[in-house]
Amino acid sequence: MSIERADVIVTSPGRNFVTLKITTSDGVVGWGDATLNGRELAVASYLGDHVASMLIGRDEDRIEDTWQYLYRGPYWRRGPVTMAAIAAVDMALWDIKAKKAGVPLYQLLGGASRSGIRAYAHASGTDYQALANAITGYQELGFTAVRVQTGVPGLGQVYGVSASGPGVRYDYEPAKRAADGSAATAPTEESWDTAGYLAHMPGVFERIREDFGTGLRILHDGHHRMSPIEAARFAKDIEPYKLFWLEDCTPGEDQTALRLVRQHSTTPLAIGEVFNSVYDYQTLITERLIDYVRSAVTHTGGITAMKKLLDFAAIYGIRSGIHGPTDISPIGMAAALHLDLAIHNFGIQEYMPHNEQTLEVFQTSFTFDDGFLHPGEQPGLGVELDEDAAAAFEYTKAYLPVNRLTDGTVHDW
Ligand code: KDG
Ligand code: MG
Repeated sequence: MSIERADVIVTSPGRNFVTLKITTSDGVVGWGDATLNGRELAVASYLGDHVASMLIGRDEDRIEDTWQYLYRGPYWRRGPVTMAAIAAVDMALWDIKAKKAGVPLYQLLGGASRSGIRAYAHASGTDYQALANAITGYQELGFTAVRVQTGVPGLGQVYGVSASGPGVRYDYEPAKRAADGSAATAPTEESWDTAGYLAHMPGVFERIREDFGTGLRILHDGHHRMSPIEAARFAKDIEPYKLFWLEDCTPGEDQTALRLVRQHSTTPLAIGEVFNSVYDYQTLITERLIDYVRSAVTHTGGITAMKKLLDFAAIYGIRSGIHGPTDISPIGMAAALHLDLAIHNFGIQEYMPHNEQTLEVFQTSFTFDDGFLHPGEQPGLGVELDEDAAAAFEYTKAYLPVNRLTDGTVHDW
């Protein structure tokens, strides 16, 4: 048996997704997620124009060899476009291998290490009361961990906060179409003021601890907006509120920035959603500068690469916190859940449910129950794409917003 077809499917059920479909000569189909938020067509072209023909005729069982062929072969290594494309091939091949074996993928990764996967939700609100309502709503659904993002006095729309009203679920990681829903021609711009943010946030965590007690796991995403010294002071200021993690406090490309943050605080640190290779983590892991690996399976070369990365992290006592926003398709999410269930050093899993249209296109078998996710027992990844449903949603260009400081400078993020 060998790979007979490799087809790229772009669909936009509310937001854009890129999917790779690999079909073997005896008709087994595997699915892979290649979605790169705001740059989707670049990966679709990399896969369709450069990778697909390289796959035809290859033995679908040779997953490691195919990974190395696609990573080392082309000379140009790493980068989000390349690694999302490799990830999609890798996921699809694992999907096929597990389907052929008749088992859910996690069984091929060593079997379950736990009965369920603790998930965290995105709670947000423009002001404290709206945020508190959102936290309560998620607790009622069974969540024991929430990421909290809130408005900053004096600023308009800020990252991670639902613009649509108090306590409303925030389910759309930014990548915006035009206001009327048609294709965007340029990103929107938001304004940002780090000093205002740093002054405001510690009081928010204090109130959450007063109102919700010590049992709630509180996470927060700095979204790469602090300088190293700002992040160090912030991590120190919020130490009393014992966050589960502070995510992306500094821009991801400067690994040594986190040395400064570590020197000043014991607030646990998570980083990596914009990383795409184990080498992005080399200093962070070997110097124990982080506590959680935030990579997405979709952006870090797939299951093969993520398993190695997480095993490397495990040696240093570092846990997983796999990226799972709505710009990861249900296929990428399923890949994360199979890994989460199997690895020993699982930390927590981000979970933003997809909208109804997305779930019409991607038929999933993973479950959420009382705060815990499970990938299900269907052979393979457990997600199938309905090609007719996908064809009904045409690609619609969308951009992540650009941030400017109040003096007009484009910000680091
Ligand atoms: O594409 C950008 C999103 O994936 C990002 O905004 C999500 O920061 C994010 C998170 O923590 O989920
Ligand atoms: Mg984040």
